[in-house]
Amino acid sequence: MLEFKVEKTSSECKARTGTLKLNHGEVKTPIFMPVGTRASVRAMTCDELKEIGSQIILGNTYHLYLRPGEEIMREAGGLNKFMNWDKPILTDSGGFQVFSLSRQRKITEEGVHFRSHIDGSKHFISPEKSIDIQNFLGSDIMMAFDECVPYPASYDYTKDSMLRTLRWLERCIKHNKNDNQALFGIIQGGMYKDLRKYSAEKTTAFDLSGFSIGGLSVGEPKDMMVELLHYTTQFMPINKPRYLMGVGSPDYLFEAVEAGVDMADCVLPTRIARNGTAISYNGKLVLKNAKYRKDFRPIDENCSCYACKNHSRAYIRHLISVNEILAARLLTIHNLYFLLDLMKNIRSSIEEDRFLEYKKEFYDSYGY
Ligand code: PRF
Ligand code: ZN
Repeated sequence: MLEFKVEKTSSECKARTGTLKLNHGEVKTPIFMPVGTRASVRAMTCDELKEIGSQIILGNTYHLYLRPGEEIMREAGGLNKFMNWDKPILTDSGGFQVFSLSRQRKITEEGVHFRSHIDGSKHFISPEKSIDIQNFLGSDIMMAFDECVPYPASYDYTKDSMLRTLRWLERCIKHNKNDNQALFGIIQGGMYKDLRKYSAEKTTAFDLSGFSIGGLSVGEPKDMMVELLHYTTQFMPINKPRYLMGVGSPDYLFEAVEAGVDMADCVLPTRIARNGTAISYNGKLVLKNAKYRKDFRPIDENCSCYACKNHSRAYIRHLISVNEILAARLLTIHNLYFLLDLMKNIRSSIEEDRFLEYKKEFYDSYGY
């Protein structure tokens, strides 16, 4: 089940707030979704995720198919039960992960043959297979099986790939037997506007619950990504959720919301946490640096997360330097809290029709 209602739209740009009603609960948009690739948001318990305000998390078909595998996921009764997370889950289809992780792969019309990045074993995922896996994972929102072309890619390759992704979308729709799970189609087309337009028009012509923007933030310059993003959202329906895949740095989140995006996800906050970096309203802090040795202030004075309320930069720097696992936990809690809090502030700023003003304020204090 999926219902989406746009509540407030900015008078100055495409930013909007809304509510998504999903099987496992409601989600206020625009939203950032923490990534729980392998049935866990790294270093976080489900209670901690809820405490910091996570409304929905992401799971990955590719990883869960390889480990623990379909049989265990099915017997567990789906992903929510397996990891004891009772709020909404969105699953990515596996397309992107096959292309970014598996070294040996072969794309055919039928699907993708690949070797596991873990043990080299041979596998095959097709649009039908991806939907089957997502059906037994039982996610609230499923993604269609797509190909995300790398940057840069030739016009001809991007076009062929985009057309194949459209044919794969048709097969996903045909194969999906579970009306209870929402299915999103993914717009591709690389960095070529005419291909983006074609993909957006054909993808959104299907009667789906929502639409994703794929193939962006793959290494292209920021101004190119922002331009293509605005260009793409103009062809997307107003009344359906729009999901920008794989974006999670604060500046990109502002740009996404400004272009009318409702949902985004990224491993960035959790990944940089584990290598000792915190995001704050005053920019990034590389806490392993010696300059924090005697800095007894919290990571961010304006943050009310567990780490900021209880611990100092000096303490966390010490934990990093002696390799204590708590460092990664505290930084993950902080970084996720920070982005979820930022999205909450963004929602308020849209409600009060001062989104662009808030964006400028944030950019000034963050240092873009
Ligand atoms: N397709 C899918 N997942 C994705 C992407 C995509 O294009 C991206 C691109 N930024 C991130 N995750 N299926
Ligand atoms: Zn904090």
